[in-house]
This record gives sequence, structure tokens and C-alpha cells, in this order.
Amino acid sequence: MIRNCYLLALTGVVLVAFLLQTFLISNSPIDYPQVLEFPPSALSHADVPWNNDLQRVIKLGQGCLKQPEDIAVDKEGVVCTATRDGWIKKIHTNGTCEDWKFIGGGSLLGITLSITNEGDVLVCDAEKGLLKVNEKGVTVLAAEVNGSKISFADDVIEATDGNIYFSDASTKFGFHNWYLDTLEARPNGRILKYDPSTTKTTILIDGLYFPNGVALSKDQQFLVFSETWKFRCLKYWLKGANKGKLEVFIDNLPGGPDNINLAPDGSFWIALLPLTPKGLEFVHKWPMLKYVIAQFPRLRDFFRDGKRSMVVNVEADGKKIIRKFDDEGAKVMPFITSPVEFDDHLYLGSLGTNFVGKLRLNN
Ligand SMILES: [Ca+2]
Ligand SMILES: [Ca+2]
Repeated sequence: MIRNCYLLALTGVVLVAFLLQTFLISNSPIDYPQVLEFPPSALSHADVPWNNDLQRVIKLGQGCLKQPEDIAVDKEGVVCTATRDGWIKKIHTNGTCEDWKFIGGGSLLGITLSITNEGDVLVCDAEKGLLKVNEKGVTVLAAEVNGSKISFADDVIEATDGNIYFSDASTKFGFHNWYLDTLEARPNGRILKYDPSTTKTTILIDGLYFPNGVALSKDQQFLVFSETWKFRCLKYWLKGANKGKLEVFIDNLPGGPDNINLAPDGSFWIALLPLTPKGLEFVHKWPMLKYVIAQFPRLRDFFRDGKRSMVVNVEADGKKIIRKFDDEGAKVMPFITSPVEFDDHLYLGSLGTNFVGKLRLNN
């Protein structure tokens, strides 16, 4: 009798374990999630004093710009941005908003102005790849690499020699499912290079944890890019004795780095994402929990809703953070994704606003 009860209980446990396994793992869109470690600076940041400087921004193009994720400013001070409704728009110095070129879709991200062909705008369409836009129209420069589709083109920069460097943040999850990549926290991304002389695209660096913003150093000796899930930026030498070498540029950032932009003095501005609400960072240590969260879009939204906005200015050699501007509670500038310095002002792109923020810097 006791033996039968024991067998029955054991069968029950095995059955429950099997059902749990089926429910938790087999149905989940993520595979073998890794632990996403929040560095002490990201955890302790919640307790340090906020300056709320980002709440002082002037709003440019308000109502005209739907989620301007990245921005570029030309030498005349005209702001160029790609918006969620598929437009490349320009904000002129008199404040007017111009619908410049229509691309379509809902996945335009990183943008940069060509320096080798004036008038060309290079833009990442997460779904279509790397695009060139000018008065003549839209050209797809790169939609695949080595036969594999570029599925999450994120940010782009052009070097003076014409080579174009851009990120493919995840080969597994697209822009609209980016938070699944956060939960999986695996090295699904890569940095690509487009060579205009051959029109070929090659993989420069593979196996990266959500490579996001890309920038070049002032002397163009190295490429620096964000690795968002690692709370760090890496640096890849393009020239000199270290050519081909990959190093840490800055780590232990107090948020997941998004777009990074070179400042006129050679330092860099980086937008930082909180990735998850304060106090819930532990979730990213539990793979089983991540399997469950990944299955329910509403749960995913809850865990990605970090209401803190921050940008940092980092020294040219990445040794330390010089300045930090933030917005506790993200009251004015939610979901900041891109800071660009021009003429003693910081221009701020965001996935959570309908304007570009402009903040006066006291240099
Ligand atoms: Ca950019
Ligand atoms: Ca980005």
C-alpha cells in the first residue's frame, strides 16, 4: 500500500515536472537564456542623487516626430531623424519640421549623414538593412551578409575612406521583439562593414551581446560600439599597430548603452537604458522565470518598463565618465536612445517621445 502511494506520488511529480518543462521551456520563444548581470553601478544608480537636467530640454518638432530613435545634425544645425512612421524628417533652425523622404515601415533606427557624398543620408532599417537616402530616392546598400539576412540593422557610421560600419543587433529577434533578446541575453549580434568600392558587406565582429550604437574615434583609429546586455562599450582598432584587436572601451556602465556619438572634443556621448524597473533586476538571473516572461507580451512590457533616463559623457579613451544628465521617473524625456552634441547643445533622440530634446551645455 505504502509502495503504491509512493509510486503514485512519484508519477505525479514526474508528470508535473514534465508539464512544467513543456509549458515553461518548449513554448517559450527564447532558448537557453543566460544570466544578464547588472553591474553594481547600474544597481546602485537607483540610489544616487538625480540631477534631472534632462527635464530642462526644449522640445523640437513636437508632434511631428514619432519616436525619433537616432538623430544627426548637419553643419548648418539642421536636425535629421528617422521616425517610427517611416519618414526621414528634418527640423530646420527656424523650428519648422520637414517631411523630407518617405521610406515606409515601422523600423527605422540609426542615422548618419554621409561625409563622402554630401546630401546622402545613411539609415538603418531594422528589417530592410542598410539604406542610402538622397534626393534621387532610396537605395538598399545591404540586406544580407554571407547569405544571412540582416534582421536588426541598428546604427551606422561612415569613415572618411567611405567604409560604412553598422550593427546587426540580433540575428534572432527583430526590432519589435527586442526585449526577447534582452531576456535570452545571448550573443546574437554582429558588427558589419560595407565597402562602397566593392559594394560587399562583411562580418567584422560576431558573437556580440546586442551591439547597438556605433561611432568612430576622432582620429578614426578605432570603432567604438555599445554592447547593451553587457553594460559596456567595446573598441575595435581599424588602423595602427593594434589593427583588428578588440578591447573593452568602458564597462560597468550604470545602464545598458544604446546609441553612442562622438563629441566635438573627441569624447563620446552615450544614452543608457535601465533595461528593467528598479528592484526587479533579479529577474534577469533566473532563466526559468525568463522562459515564462518571454511567453506573455504584457509581462514583457511590465519588465522592460524602466522609468529612468540617462545620458553620460565619456572621456575619449573611455577611462571615465565626465558628465551625467538624467531624468528621474522619465517625466520629460522617456526612453532616451541618442545624445548628439552640436554647437554647445545636446540633441536627444528617443523611442518614447514625439519630439527631439535640445539641452544647453555649459562647456
Ligand atoms: Ca547614430
Ligand atoms: Ca540604437
